[in-house]
Amino acid sequence: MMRERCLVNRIAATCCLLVSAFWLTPAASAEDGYDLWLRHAPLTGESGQALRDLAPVITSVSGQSNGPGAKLAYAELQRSLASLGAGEANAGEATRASIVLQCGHSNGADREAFRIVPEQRGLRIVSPGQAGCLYGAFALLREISQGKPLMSVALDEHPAMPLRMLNHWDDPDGHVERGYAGRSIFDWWHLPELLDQRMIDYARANASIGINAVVVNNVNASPLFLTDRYLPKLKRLADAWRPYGIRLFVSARFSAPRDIGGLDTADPLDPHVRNWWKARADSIYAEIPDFGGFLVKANSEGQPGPQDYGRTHADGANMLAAALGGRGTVIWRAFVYSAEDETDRAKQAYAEFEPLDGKFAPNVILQIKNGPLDFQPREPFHPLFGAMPGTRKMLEVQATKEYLGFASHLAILGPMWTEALQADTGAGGNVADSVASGGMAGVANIGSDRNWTGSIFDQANWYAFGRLAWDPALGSEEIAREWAVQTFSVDPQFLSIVVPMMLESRQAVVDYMTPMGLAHLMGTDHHYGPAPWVCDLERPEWNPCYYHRADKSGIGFDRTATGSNALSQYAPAIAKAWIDPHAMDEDYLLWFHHVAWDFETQSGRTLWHELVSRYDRGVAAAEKLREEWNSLEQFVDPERFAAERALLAIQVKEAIWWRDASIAYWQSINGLDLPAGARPPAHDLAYYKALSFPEAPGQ
Ligand code: GCV
Repeated sequence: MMRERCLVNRIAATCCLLVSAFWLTPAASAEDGYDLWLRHAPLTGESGQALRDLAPVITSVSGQSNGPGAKLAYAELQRSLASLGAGEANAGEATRASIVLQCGHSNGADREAFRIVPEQRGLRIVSPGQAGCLYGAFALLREISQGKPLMSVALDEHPAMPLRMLNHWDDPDGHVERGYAGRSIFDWWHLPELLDQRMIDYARANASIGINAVVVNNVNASPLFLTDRYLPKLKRLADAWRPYGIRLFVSARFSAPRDIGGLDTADPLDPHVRNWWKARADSIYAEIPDFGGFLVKANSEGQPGPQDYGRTHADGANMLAAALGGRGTVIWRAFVYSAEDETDRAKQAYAEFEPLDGKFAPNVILQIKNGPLDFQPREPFHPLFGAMPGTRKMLEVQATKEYLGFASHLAILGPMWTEALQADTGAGGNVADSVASGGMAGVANIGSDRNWTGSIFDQANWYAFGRLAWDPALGSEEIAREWAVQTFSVDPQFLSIVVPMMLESRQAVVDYMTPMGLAHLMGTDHHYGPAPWVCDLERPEWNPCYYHRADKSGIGFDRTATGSNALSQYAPAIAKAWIDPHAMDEDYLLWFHHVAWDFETQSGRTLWHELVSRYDRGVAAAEKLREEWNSLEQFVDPERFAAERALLAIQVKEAIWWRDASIAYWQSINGLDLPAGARPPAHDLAYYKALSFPEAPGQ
């Protein structure tokens, strides 16, 4: 199917080139986004000519061509180079370039590494393993797509971390928690008999950016996934993904021994419970020999866990680790907080886990969200990354944009994830260093929508996740450019507008939603739109007012020693940078400090005036995104262009809504006038409070 699509795309693109010769509209053919960054549109100009002249011939080193990675790499190069234009050979046989695949059979850590080595008339892709060969093929195609001459590609790469994993929050009935791209892509109803082609196209897309692990179900887990009924379904997927180097994981419900095992307890120290999990693991491995393991959300937001039996997180995780043995990994989430705990929610995960350092089995990895709260538009990095040196750790980020306007708003997350990965923990390295023996997990933004992610630009977040997990030192600009070239156009004029648009988009969202370190002001349940006024929910930390703490005198959460002292969870050198409200990075000001409305900020404006100016800056940035996109019509096919134009119009409307509703609310608290010249909110506060969104997706 994808092969036919490529052919159709090639014909369409060729027609497009012919048409453009007359009308200069290089992007006239419609596309629906299904092909992602793997469109491999024909190269034009000198690079296209050079590729046609070389018309590379692909071969495998004798005796090594039968492995799954070698076969896929061969097929991928054949079809994608042809799609890029290399199939239309100008060269005679004698002058054709050669691409040689040399793929070994290593199962060690080096199996994913690869080198691309230039040779006299061509190049060689060398890897000790099968997956590495496939990664090498995709890397070569990526380079060529950027216009790099085939003969000058030379790479030597290995992944920065062992697990580069997508977490799907998908339920058996097809619902996706916090998913904004339609229903689940997993058709549990028709599996195992029917394997949708999408499952292969999905694996191919993941492999192209180095993703090597997938958790197929929601961390709010249904025990169904551990039943015999699901084994053949899981096996079918695992078999389909194995050649692409992807291992399948399952979110495990901790109470499964009770829910489906006929036991009256799930106590991790109970021998019957331990035997039950061991037997379950054995059954899974009998069907899926390379099963990755379990992801567990325990004692968090109502999920069952070891604390239900007076045991610790380490007791729970180690019991599952023993059931898997050397065959797999337990990924235990650090996202916990409790209604009964009076302390700052942002402190609770550290308080619970830090004392357990060194107590987890070697095949347990602690999965920690990028910030201490919950995927906000901006948070400081989680203090656990600078702690627990005796524990393997993994960074969890969220591609779905639960708190950044869903798939409706353009917000490119590469800059946000880079901010986290490159944050100095004060413990001898940055966050990326601290997860080097664990990995990176991305809550997947993928659904049944034809374009996979709900909007074309949200594909860039899937792409950036894979690229950063492979190499956290990559720059956001480089990643955005790579993606934009492959997804849209290599035209320098187009790139000079779209790449900055992408890079600026996340800060725009921060500014119009939660400027200066504010957080969690989103509407209750659906997390869409402003609701800073909500203060009457049962659990304190469900209320936006818990986070902003605004009153007549000021605003912000005091996390210094005079308040919750969450600052003390960071290394002293790091805490020092945030302790002085006058000298610190003001992007985090109200995260760490409660300050007066007339506090003098670094711009010389009062805090109140500075806040208003940041809201205005955010709205202006959203308007600029819309205008810039509208100036790019000549470079983008009509279908994708129109879809994004419509979304950007929504974003502008909603940026204004965020600004106006927030300002109306703050004024109701502080009683202050707007700065001179500032536009008053379009409606009164009662209007914004009365808005409701029963159809908001993903809840
Ligand atoms: C899967 C947030 C989300 C929940 C999610 C939870 C988590 O609270 O709103 O939908 O549950 O994070 O990460 O476990």
